[in-house]
Amino acid sequence: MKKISIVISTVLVSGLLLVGCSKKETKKIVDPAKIQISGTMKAELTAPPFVPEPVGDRPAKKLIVNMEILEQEGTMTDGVKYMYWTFGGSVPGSFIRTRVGDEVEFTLSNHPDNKLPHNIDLHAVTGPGGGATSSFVAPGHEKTFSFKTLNPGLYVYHCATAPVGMHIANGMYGLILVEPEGGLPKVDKEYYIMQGDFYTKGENGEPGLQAFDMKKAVDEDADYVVFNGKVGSLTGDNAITANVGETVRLYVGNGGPNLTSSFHVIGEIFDNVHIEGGSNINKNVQTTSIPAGGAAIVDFKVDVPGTLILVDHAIFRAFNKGALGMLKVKGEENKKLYSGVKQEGIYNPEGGTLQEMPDDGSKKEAKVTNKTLAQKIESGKNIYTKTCFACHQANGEGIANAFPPLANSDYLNADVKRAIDIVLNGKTGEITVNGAKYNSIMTKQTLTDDEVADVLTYVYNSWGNNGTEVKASTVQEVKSGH
Ligand code: HEC
Ligand SMILES: [Cu+2]
Repeated sequence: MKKISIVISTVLVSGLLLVGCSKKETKKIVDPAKIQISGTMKAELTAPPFVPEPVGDRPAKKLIVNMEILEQEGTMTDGVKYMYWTFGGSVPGSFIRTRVGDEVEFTLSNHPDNKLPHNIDLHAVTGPGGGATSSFVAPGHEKTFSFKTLNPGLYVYHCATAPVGMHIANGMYGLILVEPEGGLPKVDKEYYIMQGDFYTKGENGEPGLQAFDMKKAVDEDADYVVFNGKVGSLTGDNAITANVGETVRLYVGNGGPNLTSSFHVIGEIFDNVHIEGGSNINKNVQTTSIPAGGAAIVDFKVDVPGTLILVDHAIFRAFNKGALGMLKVKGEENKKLYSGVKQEGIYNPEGGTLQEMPDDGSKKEAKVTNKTLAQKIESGKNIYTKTCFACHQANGEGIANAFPPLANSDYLNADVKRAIDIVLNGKTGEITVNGAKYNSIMTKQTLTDDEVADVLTYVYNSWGNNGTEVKASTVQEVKSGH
């Protein structure tokens, strides 16, 4: 009897399974590109650690996103200031929440007080450059472009204006969530966290307004690795919170520019991880890897009270460079799940006194060689392609309102020493080139004297300029102030 009933129930169960399967198979899969929109709404944008309302079961709509770029001074850590470039006034930039099938009409405005042109590349966009070319915008202007969200997931957006790494390193990144049809499963608490690495002229903790350090950025030698743009953005009174028994979902991104995050919450296990922000769900995860320019969605139920510590488990970054946050959980103890001593403050930032190898004091000075004019032009062309091209463009034509032309430039041709000085030291403040005003920033180029001479010789001997041959000795004169 027993045997038979087992056989029968097995047949029944497998029968049910079959029914379940075939039902699923008949469910129509809609091509996201063909989802019709109904109505228009303005997107709610939020600063971290908060996220906008879930999409729930709303239909796809035309979604209006208005985002403003602000270059503004902020605090990196106690006593240390930094000039952040931001999408919407925060690092990371405003969180954008959409659903699959939305038609997003995106307007990017660049505040008139800003110094630089910017743009936006959204990884959620199917289209060239993720919108970068369409959104390139000079200070005081705005640009509008549209895209349809085709793939559900959590995506990074960032600025892609040259020098791209510098714009990202200064804080120009954020997250855009594309929810699936019907929305993500409901949870009790949702938060927005994004890691970033920062490179400053001074060492970690050195007070004052710290400038961006391009050399350290290229070497991937970060002074600060932080969540939400600064040390302590999620600790103490800034900690995120939840109550025992609640489910918590974290939208975690990594703006980079360089480092991969080993994202971990001390005292918890992720119940679910949307790996790389996509549709695959991994379960029961301790640490999830979030690449620069990538994201993950993690959720977990908090079962016991106490302070959970959010870290990049590449652990010196957490305790010494700032990548440490807190989730404070309130509620009843449950001794069955956890009993033991609880001490506030066991995991606290330690600050970063970095060890340094002694400087041998030697400085690379260019040895002056005897190149022919043609060789200098050839070498200069190489340097131009590597260092100047991104802003001044292939034929020195520049970009209106942003980067002045080097082709046929009256400003360039009027004064060689001034041009050398600009390449050596960079340039800010208003200038007039061929009748048009520019008021932007040219970054300082770290080139040897020979390289400065060669690149300018190339520029002076191209595109209708006056044919000056620039000598390394003249570059040295400008350096020494003669
Ligand atoms: C990050 C973008 C950027 C890069 C890279 C760059 N420049 Fe510039 N350059 C500018 C901007 C912006 C200005 C105008 C600055 C201002 O408004 O004060 C400028 C101005 C100039 C000027 C004076 C104005 C003119 O048009 O004659 C010269 C000369 C010049 N740059 C040469 C160079 C050379 C040579 C290189 C490569 C070695 C270079 N720049 C790399 C952005 C850049
Ligand atoms: Cu930018």
